[in-house]
Amino acid sequence: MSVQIWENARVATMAPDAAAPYGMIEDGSVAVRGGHIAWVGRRKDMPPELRVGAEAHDAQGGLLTPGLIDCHTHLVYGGDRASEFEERLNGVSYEEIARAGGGIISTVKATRAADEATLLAQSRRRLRALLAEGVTTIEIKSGYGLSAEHEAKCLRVARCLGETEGVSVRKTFLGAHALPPEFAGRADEYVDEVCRMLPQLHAQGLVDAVDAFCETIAFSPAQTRRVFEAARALGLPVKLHAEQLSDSGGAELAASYAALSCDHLEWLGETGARAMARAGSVAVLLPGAFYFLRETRLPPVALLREHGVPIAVSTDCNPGSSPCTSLLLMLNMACTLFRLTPQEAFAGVTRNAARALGLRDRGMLAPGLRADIVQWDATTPNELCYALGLNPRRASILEGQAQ
Ligand code: DI6
Ligand code: FE
Repeated sequence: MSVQIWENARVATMAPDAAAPYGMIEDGSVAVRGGHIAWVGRRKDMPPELRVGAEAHDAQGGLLTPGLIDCHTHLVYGGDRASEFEERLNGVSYEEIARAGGGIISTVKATRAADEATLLAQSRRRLRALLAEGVTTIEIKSGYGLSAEHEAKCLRVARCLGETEGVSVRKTFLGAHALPPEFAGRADEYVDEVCRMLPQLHAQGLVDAVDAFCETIAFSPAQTRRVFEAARALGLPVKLHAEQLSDSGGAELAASYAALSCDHLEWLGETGARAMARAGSVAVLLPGAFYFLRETRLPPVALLREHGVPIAVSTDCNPGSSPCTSLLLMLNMACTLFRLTPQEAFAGVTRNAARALGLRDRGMLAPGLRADIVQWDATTPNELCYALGLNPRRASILEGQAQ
């Protein structure tokens, strides 16, 4: 099997135990074989036998990092909510908009009305913006179809994007995202329906994980538990939109199901943080939603640090609370709004984002892991956190293949 070598690079391995920040190796080299990393280290330490017959690439002193991982998105949806955004800025309240059929339900209507090809085209545009900034793995949730037919359609679009766009896609079923209009006043019956949908979608290979929106305006902890039981019956991992607008005890519940992650968490308390630490659940912070909704309650970063809960950062790309297709911008906002250090923020879109998806084969540059690598016109990852609007990506490599 032929070997490819990237050399003359500054390599941010993101290995957690490395002495240098970001696991940085100056004048480093990375050798790739069969889509995986065969070796990484200082150029002068590379075993000579790896060089025999290898194809060499000069990184010209640029930065190599693991491919970025956007671990929480609702990328597949129909329409947009730009006119609603404008109405709100002209003084119409969120409740008035919702009563007139707007808000999340307007996206459900637009998503149901869109055929698969249209949804694919609309979602691809957003995906490509993310890929242009170095995303190589993305999680995509359903949750705007809210029926077996339309949830399947959205998850097929997500799968198709993964097959055609040069990115690894993880598909999450979020049937318990909102109550569809035809179930108004019958939330428990809709949860029954979600529990019936799940095995059908899973049988079609459309589900890697199961999520729910546990919130006063969405589903209760008891309803969330039923969805988690259905996931457990199929051996599927769970994650949860928890403690975004209130402390409903969602994180603790999710942790009791060994959740991969709990996401948002602005209202997380001590008990929830302890439970997450014990369960090894990742805290996924979403600064785009915090910013766009003009929230004022910050996620308890000090508490997460104190309990050693791993922190990830993601776009939450969705039409209502975070119409965002820039993970680099989220790096900056995680630092400026949430006061993460650049090292924490960058681990949040690499190593810890992989963990939030239950993926152990990526998120760092280390032997045996997937060769998902981004080459940047930068010196260290803190430049990627610092700049607003600059995209210094030179190239992305997915499983050893230039994209
Ligand atoms: N949390 C949110 O902020 C969004 N969904 C979720 O679970 C809102 C989605 C929307 O308004 O379309
Ligand atoms: Fe979300």
